[in-house]
Amino acid sequence: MWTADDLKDLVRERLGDYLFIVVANRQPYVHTFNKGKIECRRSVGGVVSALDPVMQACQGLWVAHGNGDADKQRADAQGKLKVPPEDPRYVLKRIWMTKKEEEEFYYGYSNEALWPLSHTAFRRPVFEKGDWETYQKINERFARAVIEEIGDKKAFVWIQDYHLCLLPKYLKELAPKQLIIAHFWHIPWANYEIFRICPQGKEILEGLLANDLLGFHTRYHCNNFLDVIDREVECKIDREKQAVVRGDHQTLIRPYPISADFEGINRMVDEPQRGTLQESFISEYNLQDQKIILGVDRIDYTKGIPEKILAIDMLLDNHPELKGKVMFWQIGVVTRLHIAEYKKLNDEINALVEQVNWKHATDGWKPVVLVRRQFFLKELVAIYNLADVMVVGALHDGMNLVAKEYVAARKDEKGALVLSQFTGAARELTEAVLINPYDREQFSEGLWTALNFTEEERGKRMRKMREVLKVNNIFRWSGKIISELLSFEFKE
Ligand code: ADQ
Repeated sequence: MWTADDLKDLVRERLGDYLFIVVANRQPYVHTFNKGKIECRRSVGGVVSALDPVMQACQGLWVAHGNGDADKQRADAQGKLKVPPEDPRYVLKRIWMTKKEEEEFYYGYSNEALWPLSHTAFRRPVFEKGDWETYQKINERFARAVIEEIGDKKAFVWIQDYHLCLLPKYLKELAPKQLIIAHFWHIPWANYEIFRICPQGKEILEGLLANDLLGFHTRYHCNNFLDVIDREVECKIDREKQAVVRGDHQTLIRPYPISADFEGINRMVDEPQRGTLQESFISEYNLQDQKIILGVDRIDYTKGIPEKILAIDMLLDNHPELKGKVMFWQIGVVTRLHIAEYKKLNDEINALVEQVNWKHATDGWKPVVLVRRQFFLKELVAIYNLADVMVVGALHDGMNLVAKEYVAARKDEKGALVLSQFTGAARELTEAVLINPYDREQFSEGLWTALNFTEEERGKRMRKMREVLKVNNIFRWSGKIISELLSFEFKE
């Protein structure tokens, strides 16, 4: 089983004199103003939890967008500072964007073009020329930020996600012999029929093929990528090695399923404050004497939130005896709100909650409680333990960490998971009740089945899922990628 210490040992043993650089849009530490004072907090999310210990161990460099309103106050003239603030071990280098650049690079090309293109969720991608130009400009800015730091040294670089498709190519053009580059793509990769609508498809592929290693969550996404390459790029595909070969350069294409911090979450389950948190949530949200079906998502059209509410509606139509006894608690954190599609989705969700509650409510009881709030992981762990059934209804998802966090948190082996078959997680969590969120009948039947599992059935399924996650934890994900990355040799 991989641990944070194994990761540290790995980089200490294998990195030698080389530099280790992570490049991501998201930074590990953010500075913000709060009542006139500057606060620093660590960003939430699996990638930061997995990589922060590695960076501390190898005293690496993390390059990211400085998006906190007090970030400039805490960085030097080159945007640099040492983190973590309480025990500085590695360098965070912030790059800056104007509001317009952020609008066009992040909200525009990344999230209005590449995000819908990659998720088959039937939202039309928007390809604006201005967004694309800014996307190129910002990728170049990231490249310069890395190059400024390496001087004449050699470095292993690990790039995160779809915001930085062009970065590998720009980096290799600037320092061809000094860099070995891996890139992890956190979202699905679309099939050829969808990908080919992208007007900048060729440039995006050229960018990604400058990587030495390119990772996706599942083999299915690797295969989609290879099919696209096969049709769009002049090259040889070595199916046995799973590599794309062009001239003397090859890019290995590999599946690395991301996971949750299983051990860390299990420790949180044991903390005494969990019980207190649970009690306060029960009274705050009126959850007494109810079976709880829980949803936790970023509010995004790929997550199938309307589909979940409609499945609950059908569940209550088909089983009116559940009224007053079961409720659907949907927790959502609002993101990307000033993209029109997200605003529309939020309005749609409000209207549906209203409609379903109006239809089924009885005295003092309503079936859907929607809470738009960001919780700390500790709080989520308490919330996960209140849910009889967890429901993940994503229309398409690279992995889906919420499903894995829920399983990691159910040390008591009492919960049940209803999981969309279109998530990467469905490939590993086969003991979940797998559903198609587009099929309302099957979806509501799945909820009914999970609600009615015997204690024994819940225990058996949860135990098996926990065994899978105990081994396939977040440190294994990063450990596998870093091991492969560090095994490449620099060209002379
Ligand atoms: P996301 O689309 O963000 O990630 P997901 O994997 O489910 O989707 O991760 C969401 C994270 O946000 C979870 O860690 C969850 O705990 C947290 N979260 C959700 N709602 C929250 C709330 N109200 N308060 C606090 N935290 C909340 C992308 C891809 C996924 C892939 C991940 C990692 O879309 O497919 O699994 O990256 O690679």
